Amino acid sequence: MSQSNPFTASERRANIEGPFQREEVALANRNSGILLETLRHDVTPAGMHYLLNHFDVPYVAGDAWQVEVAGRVAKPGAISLDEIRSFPARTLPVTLECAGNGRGAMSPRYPSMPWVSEAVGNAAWTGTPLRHVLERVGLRDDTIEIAFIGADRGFDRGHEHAFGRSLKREAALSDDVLLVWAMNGQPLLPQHGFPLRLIVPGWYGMASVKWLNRIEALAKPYDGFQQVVAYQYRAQPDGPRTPITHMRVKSLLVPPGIPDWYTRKRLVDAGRVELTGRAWSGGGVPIVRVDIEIDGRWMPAELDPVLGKFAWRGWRCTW
Ligand SMILES: Nc1nc2c(c(=O)[nH]1)N[C@H]1C(S)=C(S)[C@@H](COP(=O)(O)O)O[C@H]1N2
Ligand SMILES: [Mo]
Repeated sequence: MSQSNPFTASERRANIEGPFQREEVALANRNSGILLETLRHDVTPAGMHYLLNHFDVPYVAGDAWQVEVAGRVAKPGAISLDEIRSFPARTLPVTLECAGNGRGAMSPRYPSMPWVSEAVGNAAWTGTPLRHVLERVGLRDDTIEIAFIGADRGFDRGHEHAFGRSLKREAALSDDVLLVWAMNGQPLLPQHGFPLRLIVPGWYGMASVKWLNRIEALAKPYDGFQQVVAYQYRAQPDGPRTPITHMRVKSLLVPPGIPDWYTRKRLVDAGRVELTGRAWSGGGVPIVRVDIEIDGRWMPAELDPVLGKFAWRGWRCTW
């Protein structure tokens, strides 16, 4: 798109220790986190769901959106939103967490969105299994991956690209991977991917490409920036990289008592305190037990009913 690249092409930005930088504060104002007290809601209201947008939110007017299906398919071409919505619909409660959740509490930390612990939410997503569209266009036998490209575009570490991710063929054909047009029963909000996004249950959020406008069947692994450069586990800065996929097990607490406005430190009444929270995992692995540690003593929590295979599970215990 651009003639020359005005941004420096470096592999990794230098880590930060100490005070937050202006860029981190600006990113934190663009990308909101869940308010921890709203972990009480089984389903996170759309306006309280965390948000992570790398580039700009594309402006989409009206319903004329189309998804270009290309690559190793028998019938390439554009598919309209109406056609996508004509396939059988499913609604799934899915907990999404950003793979960068916790980054802001690390030292040193990578210069990026400085989440402390709030990059999580659980919404009811309505769409149709991607499988229906792939069956309609006919995947060729040599397809090994499906790539998903969003309408947003920008630079990261000197690379200009549209936000894109891929899934292995078998994962993409799961009935749980959805082309989604509604969140909590309402059309997607612009910032959550209107008019169409992918939802990949059980995976960290980066797999769930928003503003989806291109699907490509590939005979070789997808090599987009967000797939092969970003989203890798590394034990050492230059060590081997393992791609990030499923969410790992985690739990959060609804902060008890009342807060101090500025520090968010809490005051609770003396006596018995009811503690509640949410626990989740990835890959559809169920949460079967939660233990709480207070002053070195572990105690079991009681679990709320299961909301869904890919949804967080509530827990409660008395302190
Ligand atoms: N097109 C596009 N899709 C995207 C992103 C993006 O920047 N552009 N961010 C990803 C990341 S890193 C996360 S964590 C989730 C966040 O989804 P949400 O903002 O709806 O909570 O969207 C993913 N899908
Ligand atoms: Mo993310």
